Amino acid sequence: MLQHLQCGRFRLSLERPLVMGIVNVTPDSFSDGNAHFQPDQAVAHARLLVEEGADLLDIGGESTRPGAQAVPADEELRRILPVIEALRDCGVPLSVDTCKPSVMRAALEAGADMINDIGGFSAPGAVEAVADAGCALCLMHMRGEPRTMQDAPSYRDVVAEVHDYLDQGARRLRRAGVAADRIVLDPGFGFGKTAAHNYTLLRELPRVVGRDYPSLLGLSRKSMIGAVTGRPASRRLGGSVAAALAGAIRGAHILRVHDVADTVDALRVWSAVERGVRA
Ligand code: 9MG
Repeated sequence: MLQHLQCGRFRLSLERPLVMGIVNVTPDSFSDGNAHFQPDQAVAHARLLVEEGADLLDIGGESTRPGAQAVPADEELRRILPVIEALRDCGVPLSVDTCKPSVMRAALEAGADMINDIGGFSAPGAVEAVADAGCALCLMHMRGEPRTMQDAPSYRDVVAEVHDYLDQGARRLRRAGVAADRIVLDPGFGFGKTAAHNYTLLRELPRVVGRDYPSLLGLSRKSMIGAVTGRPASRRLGGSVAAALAGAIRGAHILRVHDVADTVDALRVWSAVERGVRA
């Protein structure tokens, strides 16, 4: 069984599923609107997520929604650096969601504990930017790029293909000297996948991510929830919590969510059912 994740300044126990709160510092995030676009609003929102029980925070300065355009590195840094600096001592590890090696280096210097790369550390220089840093690395599967990824995605065997991608990516990180306890694998729900692909990946999670590394799932408010409930992103709380629980039941280690308080409650009730409560 996987015991811990080495995450920069923190060593996180994997005894129970961890909740990662989403802190978007982007003008066009698909489910936050621009409510937290200004750094001070993002910081206030992040502190609320920590109070609600977030175990980690994931800070992003570039939208990853389907169809999103890339943002230059200097603009991404202008958005995220004040947020990292303000939250450095908030008590939980800070993850930064970026694909750009220059942003990774600057974020780590500013105090980030984890790099969450939806591009799977495939950009030239990405592995070198993080290999010696001591931070955790989330390696996610994506087919294509956000601008085009939802243009008719197709797979011969989605479980095998996503598994092989993650396996090869983890081997590449290990060859670069990254210790196994710093690596996290993510199937990349919604990144170049239909709703049917996404639900197959969630159902088959243990086969997709294997047993060697912890897993991170991002299901919160995604279109796969809307595909089943028929609800817009602003009304996907119930579906998102159900999906998070389905992941936890299948052994997911980290759940990346917008709605921290509700997810924490659901996980606590599930844990009480499974393990009982102290009298
Ligand atoms: C940034 N981002 C948006 N969705 C995500 C997901 O599903 N996983 C990870 N790791 N990052 C995500």
